[in-house]
Amino acid sequence: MGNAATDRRMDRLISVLVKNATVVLPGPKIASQIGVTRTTVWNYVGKLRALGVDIQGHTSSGYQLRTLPDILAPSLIQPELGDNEIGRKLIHYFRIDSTNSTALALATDGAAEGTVVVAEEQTAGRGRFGRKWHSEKSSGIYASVILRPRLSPADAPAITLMAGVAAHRALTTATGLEVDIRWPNDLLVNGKKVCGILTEMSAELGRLHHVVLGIGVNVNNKSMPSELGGIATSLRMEGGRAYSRAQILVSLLRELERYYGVLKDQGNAPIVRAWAKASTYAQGKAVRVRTSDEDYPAVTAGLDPTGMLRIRRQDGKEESLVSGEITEVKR
Ligand code: BT5
Repeated sequence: MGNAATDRRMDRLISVLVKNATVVLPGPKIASQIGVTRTTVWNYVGKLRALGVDIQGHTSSGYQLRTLPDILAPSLIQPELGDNEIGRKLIHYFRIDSTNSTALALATDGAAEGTVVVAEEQTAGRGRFGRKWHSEKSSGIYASVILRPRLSPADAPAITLMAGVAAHRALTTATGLEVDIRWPNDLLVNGKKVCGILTEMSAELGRLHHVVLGIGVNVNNKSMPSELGGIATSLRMEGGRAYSRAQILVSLLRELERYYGVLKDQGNAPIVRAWAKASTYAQGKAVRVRTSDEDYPAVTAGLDPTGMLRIRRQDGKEESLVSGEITEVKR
C-alpha cells in the first residue's frame, strides 16, 4: 500500500492551489487549510515539483500554480466526470504497490460499485499469470475499477472484452491514432502494446461478487525499457506528442460506464460485436496460440457468443479459446 494519508493531503494541496490559481497563497494559510505544518507544505511542494507540477514561489513568498498539472488527482478528474457512477469515488495515490491489489482489498471490505483506485506510480504493477507491468512514474495511467455486476461467472469473458472495447474507444477518440485490440484485451498501436487490462474477480456458486478491472496505459513514456524487447510502446512515442493523462482517464471512465451499461442492459451480443469490429484479430488472422501446455499456429475464426475466440488449427479443427495468448504471425 502507498501512504494514503500523505497522498490525501497532497491531493488537498493540489486542490487548494487549483482553486486559488489566480493568487499567491501564503504558506501558513495553505498549511492551516490542509492541516499540516509549513515545513510539510514545503516538502509536498518539492514532491509535486518532482512530478512535473509547475508551482512558483517558496515558503516566505507563498505559492502559486503556474499551469494546471497533469495529475490524476480527484479534484481535477471528478469535475469532468459529470454523473458518471464509475469514478464517483476516486482514490488517488502518488505511489502504490498495485492499484488492483488495493481495489481487491477495498472490494472485499465492501467498497461501492464504481469505486476507482488510481496511482501516479506502481512499485509492483502486475499483469496476468503473475507477470510484471512496467509502471513508470507520471507517464502512464494505472487505474482499477470495482464493479459488482449481477452476472454469472460465465459472463466474465464478456466483462473483459467490454473493458477492451471501452479502452479502445477512449484511446482512439483521445489521440486519433489507429488502435487495435489483440484478444483478449491488449491494445496495440502499430503492432505494439500501449495498454493492458487485468480482470480479477471473486465469485462463488454461480454468482460474481465483485470484479476489479485493472487498466494500464502507456501515455507519455518517452521510451520503453529494453527488457520489453520492442513489444511495447506509448501513445506519445506513436503520436509524436504528449497527451493529457487526466483527459484520457476521464474518457476511459466515461466509456467504461457506457459499455458496462450496454453489457448489463443488452447482454453480451453488442459487446462481442463491438469488439469484433474494433479488432483485426477477430477474423482470419494468422497467429501463434500459447496456452499453459501447447504452442501452435492457427487462424482466428471469429468470437463465439460468450466472447471466447474461435481458432482454426492447421488440421482444420476449430475450437474456442478460454484463456491463453495469441501473437500475430506475419505471412
Ligand atoms: C496485462 O497483462 O496486459 C495486464 C496489465 C494490467 C496493468 C494494470 S495497471 C493498473 C492495474 N494494477 C495492476 O497491478 N495491474 C493493472 P499481460 O497480458 O500478462 O501482459 C504482461 C506483459 O506485457 C509482460 O510480461 C510484458 O511482456 C509486457 N509489459 C509489461 N509492462 C508493459 C507496459 N507498461 N506496456 C506494454 N507491455 C508491457
